[in-house]
Amino acid sequence: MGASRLGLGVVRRLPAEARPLVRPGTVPAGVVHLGLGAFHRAHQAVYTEQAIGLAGGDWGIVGVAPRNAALVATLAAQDNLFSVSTLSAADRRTRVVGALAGVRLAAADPQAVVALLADPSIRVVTLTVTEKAYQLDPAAGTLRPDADLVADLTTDRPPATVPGLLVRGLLARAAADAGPIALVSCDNLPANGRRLRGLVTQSLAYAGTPPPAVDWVEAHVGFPGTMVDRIVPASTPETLAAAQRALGVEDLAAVAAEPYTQWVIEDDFPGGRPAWDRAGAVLCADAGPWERLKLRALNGVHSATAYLGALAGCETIADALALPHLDTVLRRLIAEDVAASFAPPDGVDVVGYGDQVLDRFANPAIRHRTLQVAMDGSQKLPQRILHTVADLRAAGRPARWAALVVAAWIRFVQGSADDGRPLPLDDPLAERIRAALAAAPQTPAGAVDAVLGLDEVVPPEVAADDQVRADVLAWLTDLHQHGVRATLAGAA
Ligand code: CS2
Repeated sequence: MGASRLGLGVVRRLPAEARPLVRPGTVPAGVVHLGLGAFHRAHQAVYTEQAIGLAGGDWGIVGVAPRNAALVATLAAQDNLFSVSTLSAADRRTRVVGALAGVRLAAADPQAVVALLADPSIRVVTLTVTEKAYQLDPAAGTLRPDADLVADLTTDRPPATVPGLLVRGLLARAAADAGPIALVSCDNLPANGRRLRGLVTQSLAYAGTPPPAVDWVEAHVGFPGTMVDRIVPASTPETLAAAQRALGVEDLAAVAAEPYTQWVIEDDFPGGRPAWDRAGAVLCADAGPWERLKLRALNGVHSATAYLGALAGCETIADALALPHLDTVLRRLIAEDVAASFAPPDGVDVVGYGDQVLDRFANPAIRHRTLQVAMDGSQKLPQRILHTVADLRAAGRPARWAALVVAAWIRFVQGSADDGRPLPLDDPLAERIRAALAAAPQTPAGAVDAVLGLDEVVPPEVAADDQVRADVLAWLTDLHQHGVRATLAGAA
């Protein structure tokens, strides 16, 4: 007989330290979350449960998965319960989280999601849907709707996209005058609050929305910016097996994460919010400096590690960090380029933050695959690396190490590792990237020009900068001729 399954019926049998902080199933919903991936479960859900546990409030989360029917079925079968294991070299703790008040599959019943967004008891909507779901071009944030989003915005068919769901939900809320609400992007976009506001505004305009509804949204919807941080790799069969050992019951929605966690949130919640500050989140007026710090000194360095590591044949980020000289190169990227590119939050030393980031990446208990971090590079590179380049160049400084990351990305999208093995290009612009490379001369210079010419990705001032082009070309030529290991040895 198989082990019994996580659910309300077994909560009292769980080890005491693994039980939820709130009585599951008893907290009414006040938050809708779009995107039920591992990150949400190990981040916002954990903060929200703690906030409710410490300060109360009807802030249960209705978790909406856009398309993942299997995950919704799994969570529903577990009475919306799942566990988070916190892993370090020395320690592992597993606890069940009781923040979810319900789960929905948008693809199966989009109108139910629209109705939720118009429900006066819902006052906060959070999103972790990944960069590409916003359908904004990564360089400038201009709406580039695909055929599905065009149909969502110009017909009355049930919405099939995330922006379509949001816009229909807001229009239904405006029609019902159902009270103010905050929409909170928790994705790693640049100025994510402003980007989400831009998405909604551009979508309403595209849809030809009448002025009263546009004005209602303007007056009743907050778009706080946030910086979210916790390393949460995709779950694997080992994640589930370890959770089962810790809980004594099977949990098919288990996630595992590093101990570190951070959330900085602009306090713009016209309909109220959970007491996330009681759970350790920092509420502030401007999350911008925190967001730049994290996107450039963590995510940019993550992408650097992922591309160089994948090219060198390393399976995980922690394995890649063991490549000789990579640590030195990443520290120089942080100290010479990232730290010089922007003004950090008061009292934060970028180099010290970077040291902590590299320690986190080296956590041997977190098996974060290089290919997971490498995916969707076209959506990530602008805010992680290209803005660093643009700001350094605008200040008249070189961007040598950042240029190495651009070169590593170009080599990665060309599709072969140093040992000749194929590398997958999992990116919404894959076709466009492949076509640009195929049309260019088959030389490093041709590849550099093709990729720097992707104007949805590369800011125009970076694309037009001869020094940047020369630096990227020098690194790419080295990577082609000598591979990652020798390039790092020559550079460090
Ligand atoms: C990573 C992030 O997959 C990626 O691109 O860089 O998911 C990273 O782990 C998180 O932003 C950490 O907070």
